[in-house]
Amino acid sequence: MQKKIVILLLAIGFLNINAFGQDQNSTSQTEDEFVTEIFTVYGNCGMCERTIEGSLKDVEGVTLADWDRETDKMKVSFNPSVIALEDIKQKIADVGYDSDTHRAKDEVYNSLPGCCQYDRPEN
Ligand SMILES: [Cu+2]
Repeated sequence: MQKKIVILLLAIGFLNINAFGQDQNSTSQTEDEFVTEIFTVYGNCGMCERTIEGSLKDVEGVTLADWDRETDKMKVSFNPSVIALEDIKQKIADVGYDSDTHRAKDEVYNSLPGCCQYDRPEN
C-alpha cells in the first residue's frame, strides 16, 4: 500500500515537471514567432481608424492592429512566417490608405467618405 502511494506521488511529480516544461516551451515559441512593427499610415478620423484596423481583422497571422489617429502610427503584431509586412501594408492600401511604403489606388482613395480623405503624402 505504501509503495503504491510513493509511486503515485512520483508519477504526479513527474507530470508536473512535464507540464511545466511544456508551458515554458510554448511561451517562448509564441514570443519568437510574432514580431511587432510600427509604421506610418495616413488618415484622419475615427472612421479611418475602423477602416484601417478592419483591413487586418481576421487576417491569418495578425494578432494586433492598432492605429493611432493622433500620430498616424500603425502598430501591428504578426507572425512573419504566415504573413509578410509588405502584404499587411498592401491590405491597408487596398482599403484606401497610404502608408510609408504603399500607396492606395486613386479610385479607392476617392471613394472614401469626404471626412476620411486625408492629405496624401507626395508621390
Ligand atoms: Cu476618416
